[in-house]
Amino acid sequence: MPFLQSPPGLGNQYEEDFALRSYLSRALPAGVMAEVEPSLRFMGERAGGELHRLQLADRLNEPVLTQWDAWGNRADRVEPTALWKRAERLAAEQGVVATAYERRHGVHSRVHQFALAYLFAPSTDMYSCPLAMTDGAARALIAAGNRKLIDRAVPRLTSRDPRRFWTSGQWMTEAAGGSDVGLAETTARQEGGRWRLYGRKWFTSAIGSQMALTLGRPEGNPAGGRGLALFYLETRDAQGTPNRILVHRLKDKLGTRKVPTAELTLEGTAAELVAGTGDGVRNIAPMLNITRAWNIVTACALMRRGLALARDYARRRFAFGAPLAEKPLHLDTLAGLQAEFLGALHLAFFVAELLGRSESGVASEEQEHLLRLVTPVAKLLTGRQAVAVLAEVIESFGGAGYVEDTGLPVLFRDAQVLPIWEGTTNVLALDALRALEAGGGMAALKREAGYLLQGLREPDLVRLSARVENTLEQAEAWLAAAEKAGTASLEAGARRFAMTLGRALSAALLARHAQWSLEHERDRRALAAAKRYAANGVRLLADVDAADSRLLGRDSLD
Ligand code: MFK
Repeated sequence: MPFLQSPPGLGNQYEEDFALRSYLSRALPAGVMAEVEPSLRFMGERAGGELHRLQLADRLNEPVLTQWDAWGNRADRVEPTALWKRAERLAAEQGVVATAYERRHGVHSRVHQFALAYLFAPSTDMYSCPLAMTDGAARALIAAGNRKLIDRAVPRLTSRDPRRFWTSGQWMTEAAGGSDVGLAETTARQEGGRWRLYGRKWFTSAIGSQMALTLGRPEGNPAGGRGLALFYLETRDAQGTPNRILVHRLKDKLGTRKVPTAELTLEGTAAELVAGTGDGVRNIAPMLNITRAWNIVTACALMRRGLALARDYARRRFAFGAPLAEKPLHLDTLAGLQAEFLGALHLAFFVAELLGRSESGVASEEQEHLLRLVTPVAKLLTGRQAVAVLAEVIESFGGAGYVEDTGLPVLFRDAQVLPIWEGTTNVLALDALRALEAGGGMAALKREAGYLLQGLREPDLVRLSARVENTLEQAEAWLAAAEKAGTASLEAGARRFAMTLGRALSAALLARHAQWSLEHERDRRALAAAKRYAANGVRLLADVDAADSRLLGRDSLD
């Protein structure tokens, strides 16, 4: 007896995405919208069509590492999957990195680029990983102002010609120095007038790149992040010979299995200093902030993909006498998830707007503080949202969601990397505190929220506005009290604090968009989303004692 359930399907992923189109209609001037829309429609068509079909067909393939050639020579080549090869070509041609650097639409170019990335990401098996690092490398080289390396690499990293296009790695993580990058043990020596690197890199994502930015400690330098230097290297020479880099194995990971993540050793790898012989962590930070922004956008993209499939399935699947799409409890569950996704979407594009302003040199000092604070906050919030939303999406398919050849479980497994990549939730919560130490961030956030909320007229939104402002006041009071109570209290509450800032800002962004959508589109969906997001919880601060956390977390008496 055949199983007659029709599978969930996808159409043009731009045209079907009312939320993205509504946001872009508000955020972009009409002329810019008209110019960028064809590229988004094209990418949406590919994402829902060719790429998605290839993704399902390519499901069981994984990258293959060949360490030796037939004649006993080290080869260390990785063969990517068919979808990755297609994705690389398409990404170059469609300017998924280049758009941000060509800056055809000034401050709006990052919004355009991240809209492309958001459409591209969920149909390309995490090819957004190498693109994120490529974008980050271009940004870090430009920030360092190293003219020789900029001239050599940036035109390739930002090329639309697939034959010229390079991707970059970000080789930062070592066995000792994971989150605590300053513990990195790779050393750098000058030999015959050039720098050579010696060490072991423990997680190197998307190993097929043509270049990488990495950290090494010049001999004689002190311990810690300040003693590391940022290096540029090319992985092979013009003949294709590896740059004294041995790839030992690919990681056997929970998800992101199409991303070839390697353990490797640098055995005298030729490299160039990017920005002096120290301050490597500070010099790689521009790259981290870009890859974190990509992480945010990818989190939204995976949520949106899961929800698109779940909604389509709900229309097709009958149970207890009606399609799931007519069952109140099923719809209520999807509504809660959709609200989380929309909160994340508006937060993601808020980061893109700030980044666009910053890179165009028109951001105010306050906007720079805001960007520095909101990047880790949005990254940590959206990473956790993606895992929670995708877990529910899987459940919304019942047993089918748990079966591999539906292509659904991979969404959940891939989402789980998002709170880990580019800094875990807790590392980023501490980074948000660091961003506030620099000063100005909290005041900038409160002022921005006030600005977002000032035009609200719909009574439900006015009530929400008071709640957001109240929450930010409470967060600020918590911060002051925790600073007084000492480092343990501050650190123990950092995640709840950062999540609260992120949820308050998301709620304000949703409310502002809801008011606009009511007035310009006569659409109540954004209003429903703002209300539901707030009902899911905004203020996550809790009256928790750091000593209790220590007791409970260790589960042993001191
Ligand atoms: C979907 C796309 C996703 C992308 C996929 C890419 C795949 C790649 C996979 C990976 O590589 S994952 C590896 C990710 N690893 C991390 O993200 C590291 C997480 N750890 C941190 O972020 C730590 O907070 C940090 C390493 C930065 C702490 O190191 P330190 O040495 O204790 O840093 P410190 O002393 O706090 O800061 C050094 C300087 O950098 C300071 O400046 P000054 O020297 O002027 O005082 C900081 O202000 C500055 N800094 C640190 N983080 C910054 C920053 N500046 C701007 N932005 C930041 N985020």
